[in-house]
Amino acid sequence: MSTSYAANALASALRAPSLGREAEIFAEADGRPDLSFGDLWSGAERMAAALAAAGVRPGDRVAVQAEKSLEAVQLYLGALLCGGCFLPLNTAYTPEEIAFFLDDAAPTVFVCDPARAEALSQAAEAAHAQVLTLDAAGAGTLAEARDAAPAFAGAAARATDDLACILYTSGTTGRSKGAMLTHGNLLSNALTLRDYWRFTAEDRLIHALPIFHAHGLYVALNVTLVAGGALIFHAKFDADAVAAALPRATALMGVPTFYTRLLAHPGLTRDAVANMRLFISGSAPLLEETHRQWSERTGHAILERYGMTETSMNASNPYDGERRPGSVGFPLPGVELRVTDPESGEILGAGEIGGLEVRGPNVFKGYWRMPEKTEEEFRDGGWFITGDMAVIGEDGYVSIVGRAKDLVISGGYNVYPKEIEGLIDDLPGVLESAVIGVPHADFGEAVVAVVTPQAGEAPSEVAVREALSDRIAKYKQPKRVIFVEELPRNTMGKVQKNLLRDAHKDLFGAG
Ligand code: MLC
Ligand code: AMP
Repeated sequence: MSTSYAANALASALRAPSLGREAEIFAEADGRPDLSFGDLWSGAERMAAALAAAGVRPGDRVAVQAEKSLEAVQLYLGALLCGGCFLPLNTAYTPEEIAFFLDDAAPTVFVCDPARAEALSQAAEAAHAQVLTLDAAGAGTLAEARDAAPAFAGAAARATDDLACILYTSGTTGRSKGAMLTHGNLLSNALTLRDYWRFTAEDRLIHALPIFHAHGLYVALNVTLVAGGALIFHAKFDADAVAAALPRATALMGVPTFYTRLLAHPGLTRDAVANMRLFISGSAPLLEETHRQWSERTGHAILERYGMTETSMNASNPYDGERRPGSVGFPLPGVELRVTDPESGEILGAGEIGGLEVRGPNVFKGYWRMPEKTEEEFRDGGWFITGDMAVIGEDGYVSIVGRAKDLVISGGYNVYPKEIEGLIDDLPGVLESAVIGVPHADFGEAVVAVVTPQAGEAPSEVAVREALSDRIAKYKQPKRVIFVEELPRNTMGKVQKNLLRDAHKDLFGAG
């Protein structure tokens, strides 16, 4: 493996710490042989050769809805190496949702699980994407193409301003937007986080997050790679398996649900975490109570950080110093945060609550094929409007106190009410609906639909849930549907979701 990736900004940095350590173990995964650094990268190179043979040219999108596997990690790296733009999709998305993404992104290649290939072939065909398959064990037509591919021709040249990934995020308008992240965006964030969180080649990170979202891909994977660390690779989060892996690990990254589920596990003891140095939480607010319970039980203060798909990570509690419950810490080095009046844009002072804005090398290039939408979300000077409400204290600690955007975060997954409301409103017997998030002990927030029926024609809760079941991903589906005669509105006619959230806060006994 003497090939140089020097012209490929992100891939060369991700691979540099592996050089000279080809025989060392990069990842252990249940039921699979350990993967060495050498095999990781030779597999990635062969993936790159297969993608190039399938017609992927620099800048082309490589869309992927595949189960989590080490081959899927190699596919990500292979897409970068051949200059492609990696576009991962949640495995929970339905064929209807996938059809939208393929149509919008126009990928050259779409990789999916063989079990889904038939259901997705029409959408892929309509988007003129070639279908290749990859299953959870790493087999499929992509693996065959990889094994038959000509030798790797060398990494495609990619500069820091070239696209590395597109990740779709839903929007408050109900229409999903593809956030375009460049090589430079991802590289700067990975290097900053490596240094801030002190990741080194000695680290062994438990990776139990999905690799189709920012947290598992940009943070967990990229940071470990640029540090030359190793992974304890789990296909999904399972509290038993993670508890059993703790003694062999040095770090864990997770959404708050990981931490609440582990707290309920008898295997979480001080002995089990004796080799751990760092527990990191993000993607949703970590309850202060969880933070406290974790400290008491393990002796470790969870380090909470804050980010978004569009920006990767923006703020983090310090490695040394107080990791404050309820706060996301300080802006990362090189990243600027400010709080403004959401209407006027006026910059607010310490202690004042307002909209949080961010500027820095981590901030994305814009939404795919949506220049107007991109412009709307930025203020002059390159400040991106996050849609989160925050306050920055006199001592510089940043706290996220709410959301200006109508968004529910369930188990770390974002759900935009507008998308669900649109589908429910179209159902027979429904006059209108409001989708809200209510406190839930496991998921933090659970999606609930409040529906007003048309006179004399009320559908049942079961009928509403069934009508949604194969249209949207399971995590977006309301856990409860509640019928009311009328939705509360303010004088402007806007539905007062805060009143609905308050009225139903005890629905799951977690309010
Ligand atoms: C699964 N279900 C969910 C759900 N996950 N429902 C609501 N919210 C979720 N997050 C559904 C299942 O389909 C199932 O439905 C039922 O709920 C119970 O499932 P489970 O077996 O308990 O769930 P599990 O598979 O264990 O998954 C839970 C989870 C997972 C928390 C481990 O959701 C997860 O890995 N979340 C991480 C999300 C993430 O990576 N976010 C980062 C986004 S990036 P049924 O009906 O079949 O019982 C980002 C930027 C940043 O936000 O700052 O990081
Ligand atoms: P996503 O679009 O999936 O990237 O989700 C990004 C959103 O997750 C942010 O805009 C925040 O609303 C939320 N988020 C991420 N980390 C935190 C955190 N530590 N505390 C509160 N909210 C968070």
